[in-house]
Amino acid sequence: MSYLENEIADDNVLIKDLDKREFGSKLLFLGLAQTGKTSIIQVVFENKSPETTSEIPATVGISRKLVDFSDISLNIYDVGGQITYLEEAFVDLRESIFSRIKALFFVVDTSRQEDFETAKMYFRRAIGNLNEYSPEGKIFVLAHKMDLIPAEEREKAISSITEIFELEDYSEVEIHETSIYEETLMDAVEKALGI
Ligand SMILES: Nc1nc2c(ncn2[C@@H]2O[C@H](COP(=O)(O)OP(=O)(O)O)[C@@H](O)[C@H]2O)c(=O)[nH]1
Ligand SMILES: [Mg+2]
Repeated sequence: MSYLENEIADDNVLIKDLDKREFGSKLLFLGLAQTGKTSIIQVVFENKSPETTSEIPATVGISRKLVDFSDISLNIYDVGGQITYLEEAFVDLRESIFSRIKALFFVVDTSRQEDFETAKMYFRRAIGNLNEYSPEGKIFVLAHKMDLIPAEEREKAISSITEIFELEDYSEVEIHETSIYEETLMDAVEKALGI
């Protein structure tokens, strides 16, 4: 068993116990490296200021956090964006990662159009796994780092992600513009959690 599998297996024991006490809705953050997943989690759920996120080291493996947010207990999974971690999440750990998910946040760095095709491949795999293991789970694409896009180009950027990800085919998927520097991020998360 790999180090990562051990970690997750231990987590699962914990999760089962916690589930008995009805602890925690599971949220999963996925996306390529450096798209802002860990920053979003720290700003929204850990009250960090956006400015401190430039110091965040690359996420190693899969990190899991239990937090309370607006009276809801959450179990947040942050999958490191390096391809090896993504592959591990999609292959070996598929069932434990994708089971019992309330919401999947697929984070895209909107300023990096050149990465949209690669991101799309993981997005589609994520949807496939979610449909299999958590058919009730909701899916949100976060068109993130919107602060880097001039106001007049934002609509075009959203259309471009919608088109490349072929989101018209997925009526259940919502796309939200977000930035750690703007209210839009909190709005999107609250909407996702039904707050
Ligand atoms: N401009 C901008 N930068 C961001 C935003 N969110 C995160 N970042 C930066 O993107 C970099 C990577 O963030 P990180 O959270 O480590 O990405 P991860 O690899 O997806 O977990 C950091 O330097 C963050 O400060 C955002 O909304 N706007
Ligand atoms: Mg990270």
